[in-house]
Amino acid sequence: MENANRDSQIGMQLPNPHLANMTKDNLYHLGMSRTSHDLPALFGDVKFVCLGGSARRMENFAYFIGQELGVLSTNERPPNLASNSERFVLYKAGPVLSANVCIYEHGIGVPSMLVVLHEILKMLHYAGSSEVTFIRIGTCGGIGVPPGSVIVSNAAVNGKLEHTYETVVLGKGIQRPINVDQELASEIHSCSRTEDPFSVILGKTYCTDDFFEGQARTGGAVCDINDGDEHRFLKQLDSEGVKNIEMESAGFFALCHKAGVKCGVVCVTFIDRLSTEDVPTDTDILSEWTQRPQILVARFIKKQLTNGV
Ligand code: R2B
Repeated sequence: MENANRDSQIGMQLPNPHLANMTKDNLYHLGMSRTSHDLPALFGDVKFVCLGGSARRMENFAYFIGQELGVLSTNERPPNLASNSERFVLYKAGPVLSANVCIYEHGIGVPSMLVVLHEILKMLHYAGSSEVTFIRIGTCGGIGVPPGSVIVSNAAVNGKLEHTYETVVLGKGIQRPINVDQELASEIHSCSRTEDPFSVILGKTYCTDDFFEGQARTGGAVCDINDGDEHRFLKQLDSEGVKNIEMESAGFFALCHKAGVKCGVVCVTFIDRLSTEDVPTDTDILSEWTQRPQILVARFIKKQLTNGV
């Protein structure tokens, strides 16, 4: 089946004919189902879905954006709506106003992220949500950019430097294109301000399935590469325009494109891999840097809601 059409006011359509018959669909990893929860009442108004790796980080983001949009009162922490699940967390900022943002944790790597992404897409489909934008907010390694820079992906490649994401179906590899919405990436990028104490850079993202050898690190538990291999490969990434390395973007872009929803990826770099492979240990600095993509994305969402999206 072809990609779904961009969802419209009639609600998000998904390219899976089986869903029409799944009247009791159990969204197991979210701890909710079509019968246990009134999905249209809970999520029908969602316009933005933000995903990030860690539960704590996404709880903080839910609080932050709730305050920014004025939909949570001071010190109000939104509840975890996926509390029946031990796998993922889900917060919603804006139950009443039109500022409706769902915030999820997706764990590390494409496989874990895809599980929750499939279920969120179905949840919003059943809820009748329309015109939803998905944004991954994360952390990453940088290539030739100062640590603490925010990279908005305008392209992404898999671990073999190809513009496709391979998923295995019925024992065979299927290639899905990694398609990046240039307009959305530019719009998010344009939310940077000259007074920001960090750079916001549009660039290509290298997505790997491994944090160690897969990202040319020699410091894993096992290693078959040497320092020269590491250096040469990172220089190659640099020369091919790669600005950051993370572990989710390829699957994220590919599945969102296949499902017909808009999506973007915004990550802060923790290190410049051209200088080191060790992530800094100063948790205050890392925590401040972690907020940078959140600040940028919150501005973007606020702008979109003000413009009546
Ligand atoms: C960035 O940080 C995680 C690895 O530490 C992974 O989720 C990623 O892409």
